[in-house]
Amino acid sequence: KKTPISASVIENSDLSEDLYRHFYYTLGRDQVNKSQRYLYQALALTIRDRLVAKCRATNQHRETTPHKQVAYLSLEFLMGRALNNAILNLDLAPQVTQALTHYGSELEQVAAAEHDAGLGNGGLGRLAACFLDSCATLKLPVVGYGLRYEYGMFNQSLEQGRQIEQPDHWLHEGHPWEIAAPEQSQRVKFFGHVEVYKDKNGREHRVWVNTQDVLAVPYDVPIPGYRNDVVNRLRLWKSEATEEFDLSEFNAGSYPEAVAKKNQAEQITMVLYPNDASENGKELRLRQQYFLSSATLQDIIAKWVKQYGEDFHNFPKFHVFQLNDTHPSIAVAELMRILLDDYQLDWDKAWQITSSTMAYTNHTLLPEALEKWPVRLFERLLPRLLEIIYEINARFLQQVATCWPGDTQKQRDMSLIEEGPEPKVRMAYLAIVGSYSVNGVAALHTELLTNGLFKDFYALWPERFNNKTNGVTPRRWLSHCNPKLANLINQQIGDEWVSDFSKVNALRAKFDNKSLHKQWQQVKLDNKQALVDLVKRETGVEFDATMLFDVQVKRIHEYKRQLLNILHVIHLYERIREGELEGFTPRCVLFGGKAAPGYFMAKLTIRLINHVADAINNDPVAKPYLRVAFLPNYNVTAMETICPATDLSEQISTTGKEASGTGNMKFMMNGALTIGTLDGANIEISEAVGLDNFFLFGAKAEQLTQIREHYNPNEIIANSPNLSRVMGLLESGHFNLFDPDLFQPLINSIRDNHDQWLTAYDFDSYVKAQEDAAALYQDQSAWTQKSILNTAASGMFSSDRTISQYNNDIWQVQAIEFNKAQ
Ligand code: DL6
Repeated sequence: KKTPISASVIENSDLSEDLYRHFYYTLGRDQVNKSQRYLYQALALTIRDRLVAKCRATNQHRETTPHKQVAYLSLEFLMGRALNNAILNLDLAPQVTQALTHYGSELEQVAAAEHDAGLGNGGLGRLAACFLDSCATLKLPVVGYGLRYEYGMFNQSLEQGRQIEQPDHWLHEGHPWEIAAPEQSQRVKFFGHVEVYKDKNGREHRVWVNTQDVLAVPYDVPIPGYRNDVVNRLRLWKSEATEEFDLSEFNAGSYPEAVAKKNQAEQITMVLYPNDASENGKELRLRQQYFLSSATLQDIIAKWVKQYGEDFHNFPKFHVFQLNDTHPSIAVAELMRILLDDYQLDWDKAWQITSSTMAYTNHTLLPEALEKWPVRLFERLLPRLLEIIYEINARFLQQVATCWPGDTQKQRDMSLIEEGPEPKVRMAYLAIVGSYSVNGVAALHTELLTNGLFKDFYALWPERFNNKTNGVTPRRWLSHCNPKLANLINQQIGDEWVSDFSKVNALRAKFDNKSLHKQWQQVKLDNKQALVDLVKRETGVEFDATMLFDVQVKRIHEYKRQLLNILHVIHLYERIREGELEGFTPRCVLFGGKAAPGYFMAKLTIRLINHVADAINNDPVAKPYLRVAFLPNYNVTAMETICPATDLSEQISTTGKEASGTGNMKFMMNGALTIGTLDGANIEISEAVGLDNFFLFGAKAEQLTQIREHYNPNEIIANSPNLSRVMGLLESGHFNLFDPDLFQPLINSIRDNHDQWLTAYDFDSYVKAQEDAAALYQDQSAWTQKSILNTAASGMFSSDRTISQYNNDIWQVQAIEFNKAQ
């Protein structure tokens, strides 16, 4: 009898030898072509071996011990690079460094050869990635389910200040972390129609027939916990044709027709939709959503049936499906379909199972981001699903009628189907009705959901709603990206904070320690120098590490108000031009972020930033005081250099618009001070660190209605000397000499009485908060105190805390405990 290979075999094998084997044999490389790329691949495979062994043990535990598990369904997982994260979590740095010396290489160079896995747009996708790290670190049996897009988030470059998009073929050199499991492929149905027949007992059955099926092939990516032997999984589905091509057509010589079906099937996971905050109603997007939901549910149900047969009675005791936004909310109807059609459960039983296993997280208050799909599209693409949604709706509206007798308007308002010339399915409502938990992602956001957007549902089911303030993983966002600060913190308070981030609070007691100040400042200076190098390399702009680093990096969106920031930059420039230099704090302002390709105002904002930057950077008078750069292609890896180097973190969205924000948390952990509005998680950040250590400005959520009623930006501009001067320079065409009217749409938006972003309203208080920040920066000791206090107060913004709350309040799964004898 053969002994199975156990985790300890690979753990005890020599990492240098394994690296050699992968480099020379797996990849077939030798001395002549030992480029960093191949070394990276060999190293990734070497580390993957170690992950696979642990992943197998974790899987076995999950599959053999009857414990509840979570499937985290998300259309986006913005993972970034994996190598350094795995090395950190497995504690392999010394061995890796040693092994690489044989090749005359250093880890930093080798790691730089890894392509970011950019399978997400921004906050929502990166949150999913942080959550996976925390789940594994907390030993929770959670599997991520997503799509294996062939092309991730587009690459951004700049041409004369304009955003240019290029495809991101991140897989073209292979993805050494993934392992395909084609034997576990699932068939996903599309199109066709529904037929009804009666069985011999007279029971009616509805069958979805004549469908065009697509194969979902799983690729598993290991997710290591922090030094705890747990390795969870991210399962990414790739779409493939069920048959290579139609042989009869092929033989008859119709080659293009023969491959058309294959191409159509493969299109589903070809490209990530690059729209952060609005859906554009494209059929392919709905196909992606259904493909993910159906493949995932079929996969889990198939395993259930294999283990327990067709008795689903206990299914909710063992499974939770967490829906990351409305994107996978079709899963509610799909689970019903599987239980009703494939396993013949009756409606009530199927609904009881579905509505006690689904949980929904909302990530936005923006109406344009709340998905609605035309009924006509559903009818054609997913006819059986539409029937089920109608039935869910009919039963739900009965409840509404009982609760609000005679109120037909209420029924129209809450219906899963929006009436109108083009009736639509409201996906968020489907998710709420079908879930036992609905959560927002920051305290204010949840409050605005329950007393605004979803208030009727809250009235019906108050117990269903809860808040889970977002968090970020301190492994990637402090330990890995800021090793110098991490070491300094270790010296001060020990290293337990890495897996219990509340411990970072111990730094608070040291905020006034002068020798710590010196070291803290030196770390910041070193990190700033690294950013200076990056900015120089990517933009040609010379930053100066002794100046204040003022940074806004995030998706470009009107509500995030990069426009307000650049108006402030113009204001500083005007001060320099007018010689108002008393108390002026020299600063470098960095912008970064991608605009959705079809978002005109966002793209124009990028152009304005670049034109302003050019004018300022080419003006010798400004050089000692102000430098401005737009870093192209902002992504996870860039943030790893940016957040450790930032002094001032710009979190300046119009209040009530940013659900939470997570960049704000990364900056705070790394000791940046925040200039921000009372929006999203900024509120909790300012409460945690205290308003003395936070530069607050702008309108408050409760004032908005009143402000908007009488909003008159032209009057505000006329009464504000600073804003008048800024608008004067902007409107004079100073930044667009060769292209008159270029920025007129932005100017109009500021002057528009209906400007929902309140740019003019908040300008003066923003300038005042900026002045406070600038003044404080001149007292380095006072600044450093507040910087330490920010890091110390960031304990609650670890995604470990968030995930513990998801688990305590929603999932209730048990942590994995390996049986030592295993
Ligand atoms: O919850 C993660 C992240 C929040 O931090 C951001 O505030 C929020 O905008 C983002 N939401 C989305 C969804 N689409 N939109 N908008 O990306 O989620």
